[in-house]
Amino acid sequence: MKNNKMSKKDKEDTIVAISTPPGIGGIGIVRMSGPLSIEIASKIFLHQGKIKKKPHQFRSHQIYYGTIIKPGEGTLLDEVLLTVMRKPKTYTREDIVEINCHGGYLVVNKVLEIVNKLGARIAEAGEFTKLAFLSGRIDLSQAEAIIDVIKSSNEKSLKSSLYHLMGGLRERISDLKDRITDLTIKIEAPLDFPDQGIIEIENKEIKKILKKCLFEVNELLATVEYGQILKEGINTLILGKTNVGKSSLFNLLLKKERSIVTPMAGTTRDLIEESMNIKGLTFNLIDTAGIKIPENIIEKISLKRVNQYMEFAQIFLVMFDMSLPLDSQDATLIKEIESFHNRNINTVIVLNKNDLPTKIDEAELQKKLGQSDFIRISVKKRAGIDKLMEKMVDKVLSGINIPEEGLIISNKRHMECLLKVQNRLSNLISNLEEGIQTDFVAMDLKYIVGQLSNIIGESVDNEILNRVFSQFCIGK
Ligand SMILES: Nc1nc2c(ncn2[C@@H]2O[C@H](COP(=O)(O)OP(=O)(O)OP(=O)(O)O)[C@@H](O)[C@H]2O)c(=O)[nH]1
Ligand SMILES: [Mg+2]
Repeated sequence: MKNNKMSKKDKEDTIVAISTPPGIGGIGIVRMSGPLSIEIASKIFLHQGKIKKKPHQFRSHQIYYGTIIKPGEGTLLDEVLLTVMRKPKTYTREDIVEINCHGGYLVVNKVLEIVNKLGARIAEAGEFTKLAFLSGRIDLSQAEAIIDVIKSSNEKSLKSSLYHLMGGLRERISDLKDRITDLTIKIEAPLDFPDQGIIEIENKEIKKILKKCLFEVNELLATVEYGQILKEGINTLILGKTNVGKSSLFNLLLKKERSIVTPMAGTTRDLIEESMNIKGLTFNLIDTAGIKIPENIIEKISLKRVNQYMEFAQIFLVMFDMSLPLDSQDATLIKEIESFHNRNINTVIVLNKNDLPTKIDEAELQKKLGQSDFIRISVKKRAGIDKLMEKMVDKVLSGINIPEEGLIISNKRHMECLLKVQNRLSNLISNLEEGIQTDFVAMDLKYIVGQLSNIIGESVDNEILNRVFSQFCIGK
C-alpha cells in the first residue's frame, strides 16, 4: 500500500481539534486522539466525584464530571464532562478523549490552546476520519460516505449515504474485484507453471464471467444520474417577464419572504438562491430578474447573469401572466428558452395570476411554445401550488433510472473509476470475441482490479487521499 509511510507518521502524533461548529452553542467539544490523549487529560482535568479519580483510571466510554484547570496555576477554565475512550474500540482506533465544554468561542479555544501546549498537534481537516481509514476501520468509500452523511440535505440522500457508510459499496466492489482476481489467477496459472498440467480456462468461460461483471458495473453506473440529483439538488431557474410573479412564487415555495415583491416592473435585479425539499428531493430554487429588452447597464448585467445561470439549470419554471395578453417581453423569453429545447432541460410552463380575468391567448402560447402542458396557479390565492410541485418532481424524475433500493453512485471519483472499468471491460469482451491472446487479457484485468481498488482506497495515492479528506470539516 502506498500510504504506509503516512500512516506511520500520523500514528505517532496526538491530535486535537474543536469538533463542534464555530460560534456560540449549548456545548463545545474538544476532541483528542493519539497516545498522549489520556496523559494530557490527567494534567488538566479535576474529577468532582465522591472518589476522586484520574482520567487514566476512568472506565472507557463513560462520562465523568469535573473541571478543566490551567496546569501549574490551577486557574479554573470551565466546568466540563470528560470521556476517555480507550483503543481499539474508537473512531480512530487510537485513545480518544472528548471534553464537553460550555459552548462559546473563548472557552473551547482556551481548552484547545492548553491541550496543544501540552503536546497535542492541531488536527487537519478530516484527520480523525483519515486515521479511521488508515487504521483500516473503514475503507475510503465509507470515509467519503461520512462527508455525504454530514452534508446530506434530504432524506433520500441521507439514506443512500448511510448505505455507503455501512459498507454497501465496499462489499459490492470487493466482490467484483475478487471475481476478477480469481479469473486473472486462472488465466495466468497455466502460463506461469506450464509443467503442472493446469488446464487453461476457455475463452468462452472468460467472456461469460466478464460479461456478468460488465452487467453489474453498468447497473451501478445507471444510478449516477439519480445519485447526482440526490447529492447536488436540482438547479431550478424561475424565468418570466417582469412582474409576472417570479419572486412571489419563489417566496411562497420557500415559505418565507426572501425576495422583495413590489408592483413595480424590474424589482429583482440579482439572482437569489435558496433550497427547498419536495418529496425528499432538494430543489435549488433561483429567482431571477425579469426577461426584457434591457434599458440600462443594471438590466444588462442582470440579464447576462440570468443567461449564465440558464446554462447550469436542470429545470426551468417558465412563467406567464394570465391576466395580460402576450407581449414582446414574453416573445423575448420564448426565444431565450427555445435554444435550450434540445438540451434535455426540463421546462414547466406556469401561468400565474389565475385569480384575475384571463387575457392571455392560450392557443397562441401553445403554438409558440409547441406544448400545451400548462400549470395554472395563483400565488396570491395559493392555488395550484401542489400541482406545480408534483409536476416539478415528475419532470425531474422522468426518463431517469431510479433504483428501487440499495446502492446509488453519487460520488464523481467513484463514477470516474467505474467508467474506466466499464470501458476496459467492454473493450476486452469485444477483443475476446475477435480471439486475442489470453496473456494480454491478464494485463487488462489487473488494470481493472487497480481501478476497483482505487474506489475503496486500497491502492490509492496520497494526492487522492488528501483531496478526499480536505473536504471534511476540522474536528471530524
Ligand atoms: N393578482 C395577483 N397578483 C400577483 C400574483 N402573483 C404576484 N402578484 C403581484 O404581482 C406583482 C409582481 O410580483 P413579483 O413577485 O414582484 O414579480 P416578479 O416577476 O418577481 O417581478 P420582477 O422582479 O420585477 O421581475 C406584485 O404586486 C405581486 O403582489 C397573483 O397570483 N395574483
Ligand atoms: Mg422579482
